[in-house]
Amino acid sequence: MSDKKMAFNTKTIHGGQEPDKAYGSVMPPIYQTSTYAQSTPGGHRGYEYSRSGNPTRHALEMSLASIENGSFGLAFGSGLAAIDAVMKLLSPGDEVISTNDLYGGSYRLFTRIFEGFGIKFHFVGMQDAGAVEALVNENTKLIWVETPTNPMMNVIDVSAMVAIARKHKLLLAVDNTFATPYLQQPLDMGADIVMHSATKYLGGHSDVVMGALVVNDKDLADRLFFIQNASGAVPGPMDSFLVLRGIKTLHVRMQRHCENGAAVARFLRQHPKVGKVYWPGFEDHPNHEVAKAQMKDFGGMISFIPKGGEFRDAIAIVEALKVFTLAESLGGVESLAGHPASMTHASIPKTEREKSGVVDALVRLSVGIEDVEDLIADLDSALGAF
Ligand code: P1T
Repeated sequence: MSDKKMAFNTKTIHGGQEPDKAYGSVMPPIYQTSTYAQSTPGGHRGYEYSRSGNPTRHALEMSLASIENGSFGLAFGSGLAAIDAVMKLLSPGDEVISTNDLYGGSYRLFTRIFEGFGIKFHFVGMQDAGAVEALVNENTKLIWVETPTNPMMNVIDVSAMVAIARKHKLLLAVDNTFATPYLQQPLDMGADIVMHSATKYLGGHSDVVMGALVVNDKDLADRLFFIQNASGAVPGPMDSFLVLRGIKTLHVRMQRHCENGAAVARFLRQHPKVGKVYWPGFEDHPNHEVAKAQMKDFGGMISFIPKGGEFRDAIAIVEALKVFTLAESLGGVESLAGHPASMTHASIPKTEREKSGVVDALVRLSVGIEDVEDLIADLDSALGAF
C-alpha cells in the first residue's frame, strides 16, 4: 500500500518501511558501522560513511517523514541539534520571531549562541497574531512556533502563523514535540518545517536523546541534509533503532497519555489545594477553540500552581511524589514531574520567564500511561505535603 493511502495508525508501523534487503528481517538491522566497503572509489551500494547516511537511520528518517505527512525526514543527535540545523539556514543580520514561552534550552540556543552570530530573535506571545505580524521587517526570515508551549500549555494558531509567513515569504517552523503527529500535523496546515525532540513521545521510553526535522520542499530538504552532514550532529544506529521501535506504538501510547492527562487535569482542578491548572482541554483555556480545531486531543502535559503556593510548596510537592519521578524530560511511558523554574527553564532569566507565567511555584507534569488511579492517589498524597 502506498504511504499516502495509509491511516496514521498504520503509518506509525509501516510508513516508509520495507523488509531489509539482505535477509528480509522485518525490523531493520542495527547497522553498527561507521563505513562501507567500496569496490572502486565511489563504487558503493548507497552508503559510504555513517555521518552522511546509515541504513538504520534512513529507515527511521523514512518513518519520520511518513508520520508527519512530509516528503523528507532528518534525524539528529538531539532536539537542540535539530533546531541548531534550522538556525544554520540563516545568515548574520537575519531576524527570527519566536514564541515567548518555549523550552528553556531553545531560548538558550537562540540567545546565547545564535545572537552571538548576528541573528536577532524577537520573543512574543503568539496567541496574538497581530503582535507577530507587527514584528515582521525586511530582515525577518523565520517564524519559530512551539505549540502547545513548554511549560505554559499555550496553543498557537498554526494556520494564522502560516498566513503571516506566506504573506511575507518567511519560513515557518513548528516544534511539534508536545503534540506529536498523533495530535497535529503542521505540514498539512502549511508549515515548512516540523521539528521534534524525539527524546520525548516519539522515542517514548526515556532511553534515547534524539531530534528530528521533516519538510516537504526538496530544495529546503537538500539544504538541511547538507547541514546535517556538514555539521555532523547525527544519531547512531542503535538510537535510530530505538526511536523507530518507539514510533510503532506512538498512537496507542498517545491515546492513553491523553486519557490519563484529562483525568489528572480534572482531578487537579477540583482539588482544594490547587490554584491554577494549565491544560488546553479545559473549555475556559484561553486557546481551547484553537486547540480543538487543530489538535485531535489535548495531550498528556499539564502545569499547575499550588493554591497560594510559593517556591518551597512546589518543591515540597515534587519531592513527595512517589509514582511520578522528579526528573527533567517528558513524553515517556512513565509519569514525570518537574519544577521548570529550577530545572528545564532555569536558563531563562527570572524576569523573562515570569513574564510568560513560569513562576517559582509552577509544577509541570508529564502524565504517563500507568493506571490513572495510582497517579491521582500519588498527587493527592503529595498535595498533602504543603
Ligand atoms: O532535549 P532535546 O532532545 O535536545 O530537545 C530539546 C527540546 C526541544 N523542544 C521542546 C519543546 C522540548 O521540550 C525540548 C526538551 N525538553 C526537555 C528536556 C524538558 O524537560 O522540557
